[in-house]
Amino acid sequence: MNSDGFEIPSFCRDCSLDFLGNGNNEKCQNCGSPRIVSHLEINVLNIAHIDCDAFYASIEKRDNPELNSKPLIIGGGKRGVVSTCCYIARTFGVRSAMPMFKANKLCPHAIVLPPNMKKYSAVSKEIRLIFDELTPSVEPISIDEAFIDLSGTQKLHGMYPALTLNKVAQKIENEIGITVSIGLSYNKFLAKLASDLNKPNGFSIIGQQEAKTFLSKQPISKIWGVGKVLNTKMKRAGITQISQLQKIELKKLIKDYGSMGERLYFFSRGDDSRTIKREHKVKSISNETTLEKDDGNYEYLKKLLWSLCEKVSRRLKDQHLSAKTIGLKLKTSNFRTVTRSVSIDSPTQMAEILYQYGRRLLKKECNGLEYRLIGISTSNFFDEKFSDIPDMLDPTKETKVKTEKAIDKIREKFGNDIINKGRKFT
Ligand code: TTP
Ligand code: MG
Repeated sequence: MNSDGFEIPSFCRDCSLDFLGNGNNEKCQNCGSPRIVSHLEINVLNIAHIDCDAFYASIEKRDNPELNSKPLIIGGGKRGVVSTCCYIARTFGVRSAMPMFKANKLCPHAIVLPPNMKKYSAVSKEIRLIFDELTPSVEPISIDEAFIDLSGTQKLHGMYPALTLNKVAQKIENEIGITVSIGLSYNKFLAKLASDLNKPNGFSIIGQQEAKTFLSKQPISKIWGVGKVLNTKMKRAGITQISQLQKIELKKLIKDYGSMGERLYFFSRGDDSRTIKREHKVKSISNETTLEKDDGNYEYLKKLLWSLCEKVSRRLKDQHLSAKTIGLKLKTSNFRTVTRSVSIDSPTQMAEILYQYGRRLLKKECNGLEYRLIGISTSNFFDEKFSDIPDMLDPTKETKVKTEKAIDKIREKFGNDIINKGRKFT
């Protein structure tokens, strides 16, 4: 307790002031904001669940501010159901997965837009990049939500995880233009429950101290995996609340509900041992082509190689990656595979550099053999910010990189075929 009698670790969601508060709806002493998060375990909890608010609808409102004050439904299409709706439409009772005719009845003045999945996926990727800056322990679970384990990141970020998460929410709002809700706890099950407690733009914490009491007030449907069927089955057995599960022994739950019984037992007591699974990262990006007729001519194969390098480079650039290892693959007429690779000093994402190294590997293999397939691969990835650093020993490299970037920009605007190198087949 400090000298003013304040003892609950707190922070302000608006100015990030970190202070000891009284946990009693106080205002920020720095900026006057009432948006204060207080919790005794605020600086020891590491597991977060972040979920965007009314995801598709928020993106459409961002792109057309005239929609801001209106009820907005994203849906229709072939299935004729609501994908999502904004929080204004929700006050009329509209919900995801509801048939459109019902939604129209509940909220006849709502604006209805069809989903634009391409746009939403692009936003999802941008958000994902923000998460990736925090830690590699990110587990995306749908287009608009992810688990993040921030254990051990306090030193790196210079603040405890809750504050880091608050900064992330601010960053997403400022840079992407939509809001998210954050749940913080000591395991995945509770973090996910927490993120749903105070939507939209929420920040909720469930700590060790109150987890069991909190859960005791929830219906069994809150337990991950309890769907309609199990809910009905348990209801028939008279179980509707988690508090009831908290009093049943493990053996009995396993006997009645099989492997799910174990989950019911542990989750109802606030125990979830699932770890955050990092997304399987791409290990290699490659492209290959089978020749129309077996060939061993270097000049001919080199042209094919250039097209492959361009494709691989495009994918590296799209995924913001650069590669330190470049591999050449050839298949001989009698189906023997030849692979050769080279590790380069500075990672690259440039077609020109891939080609430069690929060509050298190829030249050595053009020794009289004929090939039926040629491929180029890249691996050993780095973030693109480490890509194509100028090389003092090769003054032409900088020009090559600059030229390729200029070509990429032109292609972005006018399409891939607007510009082609002479070395490409036309
Ligand atoms: P959710 O996160 O479930 O919903 P939401 O982001 O729209 O709203 P909330 O603030 O409650 O999180 O789903 C993310 C997106 O997935 C949602 O914007 C649209 C899509 N979706 C569907 O297409 N159909 C569905 O039934 C649901 C639930 C979501
Ligand atoms: Mg959401």
